[in-house]
Parts: sequence; C-alpha cells; structure tokens
Amino acid sequence: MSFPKNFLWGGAVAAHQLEGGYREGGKGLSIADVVTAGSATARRRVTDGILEGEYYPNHEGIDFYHRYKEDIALFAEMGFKCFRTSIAWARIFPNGDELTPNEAGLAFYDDLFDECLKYGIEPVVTLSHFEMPLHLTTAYGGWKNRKLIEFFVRFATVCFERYKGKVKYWMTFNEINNQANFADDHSMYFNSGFICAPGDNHEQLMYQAAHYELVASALAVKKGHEIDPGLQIGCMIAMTPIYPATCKPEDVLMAERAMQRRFYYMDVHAKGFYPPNILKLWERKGYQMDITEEDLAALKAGCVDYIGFSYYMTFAIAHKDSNPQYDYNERADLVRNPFVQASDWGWQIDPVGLRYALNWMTDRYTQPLFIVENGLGAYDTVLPDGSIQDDYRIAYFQQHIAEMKKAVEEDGVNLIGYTPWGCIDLISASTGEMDKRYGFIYVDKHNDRTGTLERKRKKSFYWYKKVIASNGEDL
Ligand code: BGP
Repeated sequence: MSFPKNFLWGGAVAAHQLEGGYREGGKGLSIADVVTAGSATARRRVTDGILEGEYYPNHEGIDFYHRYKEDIALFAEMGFKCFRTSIAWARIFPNGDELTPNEAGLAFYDDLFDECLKYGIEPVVTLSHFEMPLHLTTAYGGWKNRKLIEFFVRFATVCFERYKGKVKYWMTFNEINNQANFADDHSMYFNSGFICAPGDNHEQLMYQAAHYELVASALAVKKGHEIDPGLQIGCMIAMTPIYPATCKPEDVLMAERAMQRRFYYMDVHAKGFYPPNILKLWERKGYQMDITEEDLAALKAGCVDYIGFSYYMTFAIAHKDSNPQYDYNERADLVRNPFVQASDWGWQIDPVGLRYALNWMTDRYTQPLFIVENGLGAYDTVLPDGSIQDDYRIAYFQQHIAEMKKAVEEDGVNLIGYTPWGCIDLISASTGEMDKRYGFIYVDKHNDRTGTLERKRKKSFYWYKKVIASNGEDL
C-alpha cells in the first residue's frame, strides 16, 4: 500500500502566468502586468506602469482566460483529481481597496471552478500567487503597509463566501518565504509588492512585510473556518533544503542557521508563533518591529490546516570565518553541490532531497503535507511529425515520485497530494520566458511572441495519465 486511495494527483498553475485577458472582465492592473520579459541570463524588470514599446508577457499568457474549457478537458483526459490555480486579486478587487467586489471577476472563477467540478476535478486555490492589484503598491507601498492586512482579509472573505461548496482547498500566499533572499528586488516585488529604495534596510523591511502577510494569512484562516469549518486552508512555502557543504561543524551550524532563516515562515504558519532564533536576530540587529499583542494572538488562532510547498532544488552552504554570527546570506554563502546535476537554468535537481524535505517537515509539524509544485523547466522541440518526446521530463518525474513513494511507504509521511508545476506550458515567473517549459501539454508560443497558441499532448502527457490511473504504482 503506498499512496492513499484519495491521493490528489493533479497539476498547478498561477493566474498571472497563463490567464492573459489582463484588462478583461473589469480586471484592474496587477503587479505582474508591469513586469517585462527577461531572458535565460537576465532577470525581468519591474516597471511602475506600462511603458510603450516594452513586452509584458503576462498580458496574453497562454490565453487561458478564453481557452480554459479546452485546457480543463485535457487535464480531465489525464485523469486529474485536482487542479491548482490562483485567483487574480485584481479581477475581484481591481484596485484592491474597494469595499465591493467586481462581479464579472467573481463570475469568471465561478465558471472555471464549475468546469473543473464537471469532471470531478477538485480546485485547489491560492489567494495570492506573486500578485496583487498594482494600486496597492503605488498608493500604499505594498506589504510594507499594515493596511494591506485589511484589504487581503476582505478579498479572502469574499472568495471563501462566494466559492463555498465549490472550493475546499485553499492557500494564502505563494512561496511566502522566497523573500528571505531580501537582496533580490525581483523576489521582494513578487512577494511583497515593493522595491527597496537606496538606503532602505532590505532585511528589516522584508521581516516587517512578511509579518503583515503572516498576520493576514492567519486572520484569513480563522475567517475561512468560520465561514465553512470544512475548509482546508494551507500555507505555501518554497522548500529548498540547505545542506552543509561538508561535515565541518561550522558548516553544519551554518546550514542549520540558513534553514531557520528560510523556513521560520513555516513555523509561524503551522505553530502560530515566531521561533526564538528570529526574535534574537531582531534583538541583536536592533530591529524595532511593528508587532502587536493582537497580531500574536491572531497568529496563534490561525494555524494552517496543511503545509503546501514547492520543491525544485536543494542548496548547499559553507561557513566563512568572516561571518561570526552565522548570518545567512544566500548570495554569498551558497556553494555548488557537486553530487547533483542542474537544469539548463542552473536549478540543482535532487530527487532524494524531496524525501529528505518530506521527513524534515514531518518531524517538525503535525499538519499533512501537500506538494503543490515540482517539475523540470526545459527546452522542448516539436519533431517534424508533430510529437514532443520529452523523456528527460518523464525521467525527472519518475525519480521524484519514486522518492515520494518511499517517504510515504517507508517513513510514514502524511502526504495528501501532488500537483506538478506548469502542467500546461506557461510564462516563467523568474525569467518571463515562454520557452522554459514545464508542461505535459505543449503550447505553441515562444519568447519572441510568435505562435498559434495551439495545444499539443507531449509524450509525458500519456506517461502521467498512466501514473494517475495506477495511483502512482506504474512509473
Ligand atoms: C515557483 C513559483 C511559480 C513558478 C515556478 C517555476 O517559484 O511559485 O510561479 O513559476 O517556481 O519557476 P520559473 O517559472 O521561474 O521557472
């Protein structure tokens, strides 16, 4: 007996990376709409509006806004039990600070969820997946501002009420901990909706913004349970285990410290309080945080029902004598792991690390685990006969699912589902490229904006269908 009978096999996407229709149905501008395309080597550029002559790949996405029926039929053909997507906040509240939601936006997701349910596909929904209404960043400074808590909780409440009976599985913030690399403007913007100005203390601002998000998440969880006690509301963490580069004790301690810095968000979501090492860090650095007694009570009362996480890679870290406090600096201290291979984009591929991650979380938390993203970004080629022979992708999934299976079977991990990322090709979040593909379904669209948007089944489509039909036995 390995995967439970009701295991949630499916796939994952996010609104801004595939919907397009960026000004349709009364939608307001979202922060993802003002980020330009990047490339394999250059990061995307955050702008403060839409500049003439720039290309914004999220404006069209893969036109899922108009083609979702066709795409969901393909997911159903693969046998999906669930489908993870997100709600574009700016479809529901175009500016983010209105009191009344936009009916056309609500109706779009009603239809989308109904279409899933028609095939017995359970929607799994992220409330904020790297986006928020642009107005909240320009008028309020994004998550630097406590006011955002109120706006987010209103948005969450409207969604929980509207989709009651249709959506049971929710997540609050996608990869909330990605901002731990506070030196990276791009991650800060997607997570928190602001870019640091010269002279700002990035680290302190990151902790403050993340605190407001954690409080907003906890309040939303509580509200959701009041609306429907049956809701399962999870967090979403980018799970990137950090190994010590060697067994030198200082490297081991450095790795432990790096894990604390990257994953304390999970502690707050799952246990309802800050771990002592973070409180000590703030004290040592003299950070005066805006954290009230009510906030602490809210965190305690709003623990998540499950831990959703993405898993793509592991890191390794070495200690430097110049760092006596063991402060984590992702850019300076991470080292290449010679024991694993990397994707074309340098992401270190480590299937055994997935089993390690599942065990690590099981040892610390009581909530069930849900792998809501995993996958291989790769260049695919359409052969003259029209087929896409993505054996490299199949091999990647075979190895990862085999490790998941051992974690469930041999280690007793309580895993409830698996939704590979970008089950249909979509816009890459980090590069804005179309040709970094993850899908079982190919979409004819390219970095240079050409393409018919036609969908094609890749070889991995038929393979994943077989995996689902055998509940993970036939890999
Ligand atoms: C995660 C994000 C997704 C997604 C994925 C793949 O960090 O939650 O939105 O895009 O990574 O990353 P990329 O698109 O940069 O290859």
